[in-house]
This record gives sequence, C-alpha cells and structure tokens, in this order.
Amino acid sequence: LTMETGLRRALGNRELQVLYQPQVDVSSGRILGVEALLRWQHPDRGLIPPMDFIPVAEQTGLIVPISLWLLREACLEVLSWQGPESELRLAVNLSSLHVEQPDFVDGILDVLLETQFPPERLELEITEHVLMRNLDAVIEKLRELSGRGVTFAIDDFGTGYSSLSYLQRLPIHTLKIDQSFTQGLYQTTDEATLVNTIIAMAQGLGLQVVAEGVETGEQLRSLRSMQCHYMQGFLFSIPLVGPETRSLIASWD
Ligand code: G
Ligand code: G
Ligand code: MN
Ligand code: NA
Repeated sequence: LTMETGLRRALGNRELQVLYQPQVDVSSGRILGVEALLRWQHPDRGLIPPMDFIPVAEQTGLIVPISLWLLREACLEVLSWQGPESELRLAVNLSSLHVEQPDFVDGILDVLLETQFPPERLELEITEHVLMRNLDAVIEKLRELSGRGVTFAIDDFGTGYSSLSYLQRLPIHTLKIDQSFTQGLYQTTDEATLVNTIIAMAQGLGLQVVAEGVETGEQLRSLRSMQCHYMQGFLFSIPLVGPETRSLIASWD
C-alpha cells in the first residue's frame, strides 16, 4: 500500500486526528487560543508525525481536502467547548500548495459559513515559503479573507529567506517566533539579539508576537523581559486531544 492510498483511506476512516496546543498570555495568565495540529493514527504503523506525511499530502494534492477537513473539525470542536460569547481563538496551519489553489478563499469561507465559526476567531498560519512564489496573488487572497475578519500569522518566523517588505503589504496580525530561537535563548547571545529584534520590529509594525517552543521557566522569564507575553510550548502544555484541551482551558479560567 502506498502512502497516498493510505492517506486517502485515512481521510475517510477517521485515522486523522486533530490535537490542540494552547497559546498563553503569561501577563494575564489566560489561554488566548489553541493551535490545531494534525496527526495520523495509522492502524498498523502507529502515530505518523506530520513531517512524514505532509510532504506526500502536498505532492498528491491531498493536502487540500485534509486541510479543509481539519479546519471544519477544529471549528466545530472549538465551538463546542464554550458558549457563543467565547473569545477563544483557533490557529490552523496552511500549506503553500493549498493557498495557491484558485478556490482557496472560497474553500475557507465555505467552512466558516457551514460551521458558523466566527471569522475573527480564526488565525491562519502561513510560512514565508507561501510568500516566495506568487506574492501578488497571495496578497489578494489574504486581503479578501482579512476583509471577512480572518487574521494571519507568519509561522516559523525568521527561518525563511524572503525579504521583510511583505510585512507591510500583507494583512499580517501575528509573528510566531520559531522554536529554534526560543530554545537558543540561553545558549548564545546571538539568539537573544535576534529575538529582541523580532519583538521590537513587531511592536513597531503593530504586530502581535507569539514565542513558540517555550519549555523552561528561564525561557519564559527571558521572553517576558523582552516584552513578549504570548507563548506556546511544552512548559504550558503539549498538544492535547479535544476533551483534554477543553478541561485544561476550564481549569485556567
Ligand atoms: O505537530 P508537530 O510539531 O509534529 O508538527 C510538525 C510540523 O507539521 C510543523 O511544521 C507544523 O506546522 C506542521 N503541521 C502540523 N499540523 C499541520 C496541518 O494541519 N497542516 C499543515 N500544513 N502543517 C501542519
Ligand atoms: O511549525 P509549527 O510551529 O506549526 O510546529 C508546531 C510543532 O511544534 C508542533 O508539532 C508541536 O508538537 C511542536 N511543539 C510545540 N511546543 C513545543 C515545545 O515546547 N518544544 C518542542 N520541541 N516542540 C514543540
Ligand atoms: Mn504552526
Ligand atoms: Na512554528
């Protein structure tokens, strides 16, 4: 059985799973939102990490139905945790191949309409790779969704090779500091300089910053001293299944 066949079957078979990792505001002690993370629970091979199957999903185009499935699933699940007054945000990762599809915007809007998920609570995470290919087309799509209230984050910020000029041309709301920078904070002063620079630039441009991969109290304190208050990482929680995420959020409230 090829991985492509396996993936097709997985999508129909509920072998794909969504986990959630909280995003925390350490200054208020509140959970602001959750990032949805895809998992493949294979019947024979066990848990297959996304790094191992997302490239195949991209090569075969299956990433589009998989992404839309995950978005629908996550919207419904997050809505089921709290009442309509909730402000809990949902972050979802997008692959560049998906964003490049001509019907990308309609696909996202369809899921929002169908699930009644408030667009203002959805943040779509893209990487700099998305912006490197056809920036003008991407700008148009992001602006269209942004006009409906959806926000965008640049994931793994600082690891791509693109110029920073796109930050002014795109409706970006959040920069996510890559976990390699967070984890390097205590090893080299270079990492601290980089993180400080990203935070200062974000402040200047009116963008939010989320530090990823926060694992230790030292990293937390160091980030706080640099005025970064939004964090995600094993220090707060590993990615959890929906019911566990719901309990965790209830216990923080
Ligand atoms: O969850 P984990 O740390 O194993 O994720 C590894 C990589 O897979 C990360 O780069 C993450 O952004 C990516 N990833 C996780 N879920 C999704 C998803 O639903 N869609 C896409 N395109 N990438 C995802
Ligand atoms: O590329 P992206 O930021 O979407 O990847 C998120 C991935 O990082 C998830 O798959 C998640 O499992 C992983 N992750 C989340 N928190 C931590 C952390 O504190 N340390 C490490 N090493 N990985 C983390
Ligand atoms: Mn991400
Ligand atoms: Na990241």
